Amino acid sequence: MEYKRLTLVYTAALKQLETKIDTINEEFKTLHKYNPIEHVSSRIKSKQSITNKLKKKGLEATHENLIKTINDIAGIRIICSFIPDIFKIADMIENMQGITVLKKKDYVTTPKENGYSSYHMIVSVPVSLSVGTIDVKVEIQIRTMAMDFWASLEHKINYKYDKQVPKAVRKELRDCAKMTHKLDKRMSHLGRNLMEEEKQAIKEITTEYTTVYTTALLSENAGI
Ligand code: 0O2
Repeated sequence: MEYKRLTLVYTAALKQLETKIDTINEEFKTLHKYNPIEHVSSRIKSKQSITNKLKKKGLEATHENLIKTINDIAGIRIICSFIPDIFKIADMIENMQGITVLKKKDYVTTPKENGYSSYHMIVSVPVSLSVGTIDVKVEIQIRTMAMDFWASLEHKINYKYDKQVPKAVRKELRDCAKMTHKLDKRMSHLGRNLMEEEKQAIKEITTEYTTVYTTALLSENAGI
């Protein structure tokens, strides 16, 4: 299968998943007046990047190796506001009809040694083609904005030093990751308070509405 045909299948899987994720976010916005997702992006891994990854794994660049061993040819990144949102979204994805979770990696609870933090899932999405249905693997990364900020900078630094990052820079990155984690925890705390206030405000409006409505009904029945 050439790269162009391969990307067609992965693009179809991404589209399906993005629609489902978008629906979750819209539902949240409507029901809870709150959206846990800041933004979603997706990408198909470049041919060069796939070849490099296979080489790193010591494998020949065949289609069989590619399909079997590279889990992130198609990738979706979900950026959330707060840490608890990550687990909420992961749970919802797990319960999506038609989606099978093949693998989970929780680098949020246990960050990587270098400080990297994110929640990864490999899921299988059924894609219907004219010749039948095939299961396509998609990697989902769920993280907060702060985690994303750290990861993209670390990725750039790795690229700049061609993965031979000096010890002092690696230490600085680990320290920054700790600061990022502290910031995320404080922001999550603030977010929780904000949501509690919103919940209380909605409760008060509902109680007020019920009281006014009941009083009006009683007055009407009493002929006032
Ligand atoms: P790129 O260029 O971003 O695509 P496995 O799935 O178990 O066979 P893999 O693929 O190493 O092994 O899994 P893992 O650890 O879940 O990593 C998958 C992707 O997560 C990486 O893809 C990165 O996008 C991201 N990632 C993982 N570790 C780090 C890290 O330390 N720093 C940053 N910035 N990103 C990380 P690629 O193909 O390595 O890179």
